[in-house]
Amino acid sequence: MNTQIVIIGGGPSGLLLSQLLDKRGIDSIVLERKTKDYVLGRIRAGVLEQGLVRLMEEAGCADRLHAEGFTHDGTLISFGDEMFRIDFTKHTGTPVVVYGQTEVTRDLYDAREAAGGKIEFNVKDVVINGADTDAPFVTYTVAGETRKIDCDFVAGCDGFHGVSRKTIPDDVRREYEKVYPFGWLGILSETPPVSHELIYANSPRGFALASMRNDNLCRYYIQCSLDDTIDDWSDDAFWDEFKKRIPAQQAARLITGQSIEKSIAPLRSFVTEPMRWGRLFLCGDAAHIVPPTGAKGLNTAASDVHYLYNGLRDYYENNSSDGIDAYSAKALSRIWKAERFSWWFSALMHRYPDQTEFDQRIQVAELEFLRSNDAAQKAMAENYVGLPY
Ligand code: RFL
Ligand code: PHB
Repeated sequence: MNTQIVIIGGGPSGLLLSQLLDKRGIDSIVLERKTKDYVLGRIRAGVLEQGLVRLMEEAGCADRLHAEGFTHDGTLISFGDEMFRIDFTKHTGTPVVVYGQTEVTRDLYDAREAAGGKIEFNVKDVVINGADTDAPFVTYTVAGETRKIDCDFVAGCDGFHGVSRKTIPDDVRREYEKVYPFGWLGILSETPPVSHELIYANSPRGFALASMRNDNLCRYYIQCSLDDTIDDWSDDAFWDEFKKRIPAQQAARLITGQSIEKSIAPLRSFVTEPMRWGRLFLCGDAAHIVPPTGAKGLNTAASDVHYLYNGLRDYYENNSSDGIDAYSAKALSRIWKAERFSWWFSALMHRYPDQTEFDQRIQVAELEFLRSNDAAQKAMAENYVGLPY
C-alpha cells in the first residue's frame, strides 16, 4: 500500500488532520489502535477555542458544533464564598465554545466516513521506519496480518502513550516534565448545570470545577489524592465533597443525580522537543501534555494540526519545504505559552500537599488581585480564549 501521509492515531488530532488534508486532495491513511466506540467513549475536553472552531469549519465539520455548542462569554472563579467573573468578550472580543471532545471526534469520524477516508482500527505493533530517509514506511499488524504502507510523511498523532515520540532517537529528543501531586476525579451526570458558565473553585479542601456538556449533562471535577480510586468515591461522597468546595449559594442550588461516568486523571505538564524528526511530525498529546485546568489540551493539538496542515499544503501545492521546516519551532513557541498558562492556573487553584500558610496567603492575594485588576483579567482572558495562530 502507499499514501502521501500515514497518520498514527485516530483521536481528534489525527482525524482533523486527515479531514483537512482530504479537502486539499492530499491522501492519508489513519491507523488507530482501538475501536471507534472505544475512542468515542473517552470523556475528555469540553472547551473549544475559536482556532479549533475555525479548523472544524475549514474541515467542513462545524454544522453540529454551531447548532449545539454553547457560546461562553466568560468564566467564574471562586475562592471560599467569594466569586468573580472573567469576561472574555469584553477583554478579547472572543468567546469560547462548550462542545465535548466526544462530539468533535464523532463529527470528524462521520466526515471521514462520508468522504470514504481510510481508517484502520485495532492495529497493533505499529513501527515507523526510515523517518530520517526520503522513503519512510510504516508497518503494523491487523487481524494477525502484517501490512506495510509506503508514504511521503508520517504524522504522529498517537497521544502520550503512542509509539511516534519514542521513534525519535534519545540523543535527538529532549523531554521536559512536571508531575503534579494530585489528580482530578471527574463525573458526568444527567442533571442541569449549576451555573450558565464554568466555575473554577479554589477551596481550602482543594480545587473543584463545574463544567457542562449541554442543558441536561454536567461534567464536574474535584481535586483528589493520587492514591484514590473511583471505588473510594460513591456518588454521594462526590456530591458532598463537591458542595463543600463551591460557594454556598451555588451549592444550595446544585442538582445532583446518579453519575453515568466516573474517572480519575493524573495531572502532568510535559513537552518534547523537537516535534519533527526527518519525515516524522508529532502532533497533540504525542508531543505535549498540560494539566486540564486551562482547558488547553485539545486546543494545543488543534494549533499543531493547523501548522502541520499548512506546512504540508505548502509542500504539495507550492513545492516549498518552508512550512514543514518551520513546523517544530512554530508549534513549540505556542505550546510553551499554553504550558505556562496551564501551570500558572493550576498553581493558583489547587491545594498542594507541601503548601505552607504563606503559600496559601499568596494564592488568596493573587486571586484578589485578579478579581480587582483589569489588566490581570485581560491577560487571563487572552490566554483562556487562546493565543492567536
Ligand atoms: P488522543 O486523544 O490521546 O488520541 C490519540 C489516539 O492514538 C491512539 N494510539 C495509537 N494508534 C495506533 N498505534 C498506536 N501505537 C497508538 N497509540 C495510541 C489512541 O488510541 C488514541 O485514539 O490525542 P490527540 O488526538 O492528540 O488529542 C489530545 C486530546 O485528547 C487531549 O489533549 C485533551 O483531551 C485534553 N483535555 C482537555 N483539552 C482541552 O483542550 N480542553 C479541555 O477542557 C480538556 N479537558 C482533557 C480534559 C483531558 C482529560 N484527560 C482525561 C486526560 C479533561 C480531562 C479529564
Ligand atoms: C470539561 O468540561 O471537561 C473541562 C472544562 C474545562 C476545563 C477542563 C475540563 O478546564
